[in-house]
Amino acid sequence: MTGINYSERIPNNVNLSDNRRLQRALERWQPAYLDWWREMGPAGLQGEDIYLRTAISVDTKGWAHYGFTKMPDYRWGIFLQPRDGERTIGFGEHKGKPAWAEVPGEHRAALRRIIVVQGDTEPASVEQQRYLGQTCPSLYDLRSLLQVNVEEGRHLWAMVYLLHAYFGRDGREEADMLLERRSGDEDRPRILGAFNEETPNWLAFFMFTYFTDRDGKFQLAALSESAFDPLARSCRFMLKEESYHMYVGETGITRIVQRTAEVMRDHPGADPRAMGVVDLPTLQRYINFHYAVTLDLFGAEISTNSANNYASGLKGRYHEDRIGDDHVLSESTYPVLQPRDGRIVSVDTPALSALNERLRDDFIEDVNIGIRKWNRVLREHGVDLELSLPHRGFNRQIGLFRDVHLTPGGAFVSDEEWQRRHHEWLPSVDDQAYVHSLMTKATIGPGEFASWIAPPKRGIDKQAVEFDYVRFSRA
Ligand code: BYC
Ligand code: FE
Ligand code: FE
Repeated sequence: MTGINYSERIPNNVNLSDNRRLQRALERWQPAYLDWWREMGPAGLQGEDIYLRTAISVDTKGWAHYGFTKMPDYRWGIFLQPRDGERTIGFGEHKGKPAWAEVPGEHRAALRRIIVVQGDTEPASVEQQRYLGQTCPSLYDLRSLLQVNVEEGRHLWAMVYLLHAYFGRDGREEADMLLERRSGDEDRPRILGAFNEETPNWLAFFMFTYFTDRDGKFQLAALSESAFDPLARSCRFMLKEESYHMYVGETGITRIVQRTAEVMRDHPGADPRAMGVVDLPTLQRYINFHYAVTLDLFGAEISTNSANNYASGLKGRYHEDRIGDDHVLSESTYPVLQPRDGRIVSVDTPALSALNERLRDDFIEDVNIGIRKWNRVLREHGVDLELSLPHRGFNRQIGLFRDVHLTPGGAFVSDEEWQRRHHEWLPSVDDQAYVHSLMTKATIGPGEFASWIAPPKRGIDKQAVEFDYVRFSRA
């Protein structure tokens, strides 16, 4: 059955009504979730009608339905990719055995930790983006933001379902705590670094969805290989939603680059800031920041956690089934770049310990695609400048590069030089102030776009770009 049962309080395709205890537990969590959503979700927009997509089926084709919905009425639910026959474990010590329908006792703590970390990022991002609606560059973009937000809410549901269904009382407590931590809170912060940073403006939002949601793609892909079948199937479905988040980021930055390039082409020699667009050095500094913060999310280059997670079958590699090796990795090595005596050297490291780094490498390859697109837009407008990714060791807080300072080009600099020059490489107070000065109000006129961003090429769900994607009740 691929249809989703919408007649229940919690839409689901997991036959929730067959398990009364679980159903009741989740129905108790639901109002707490809604309280959290009202308190920490998009500010001032809970009563508006938003043109949102909702999952109606887990089929590849035609899985989504679009229509106007008020966000608190959004049908958050539990959707797992259907089982495709008897899945076997694809890697690690248990390779070839049937995938697990339940959590083996010895892996319980590690699995719970992974699920909690994944779950924690989802509401964190909603909290980080909470005020962006007030400065949206168009109705189209406002809808994109809110679509991403409701889907991150659904991703939280996906992880909470697993905690409730498979981890008993500890799981229920963890599920409650997911609604208690707050992004950036001193006493109860979110778990991972990047999710405690502010997303203070729309440039940061597009960077976040381009870079940080892409960490989501790679982490979810690695978890969708898991021997724990319910986790694997949850993550597969989440990945479908995720691709839209990255699309929002990629096209958002493309449209900003395009607008800047148009202005630079039409006003050679003029200061882009005087023309009300985001100048390329500022864009580059935002790229540097968001890239580095996101690289940290992959964890330490050399990690026994990741080795254990792989060996025991909890978390695989990106596209495990497309890799032509033994899928056990006890004998092989992987090259890891590391700083040593003022140089950067590549060290062959046991492949099992280097899995975080390997996933980071997959991410870096993927991230480069957008950089090439943005540079093509610049070239097409005759702009003779390029954007680039900084060195992977630039501005890192986690892993082997945390104790050294590198320039974006990868040169070592002293503490003193870093202190003096990091404003050249990371968004400065002045950059933030400039970007904020562009984004002081919501642009919500029909077909209207803020000066600093080009309209998209096409609308959503075959609607026009000018379509009123958000209908204000007090307009
Ligand atoms: N910040 O051995 P290591 C998404 C901790 S994004 C703070 O390297 P491991 C989304 C680490 O927890 C995807 N702490 O760790 C995007 C460990 O602590 P313990 C999110 C960090 O376990 C946008 C210690 O340092 N999903 O979905 O190999 C919007 C040793 O480190 C950080 C996942 O991350 C950090 N950056 O790797 C919405 C998947 N990095 O255990 C949503 C689940 C490391 O010693 N998580 N630490 O106390 C995992 O697979 C792993 O936990 C990590 C870390 C990849 C995060
Ligand atoms: Fe997510
Ligand atoms: Fe996402």
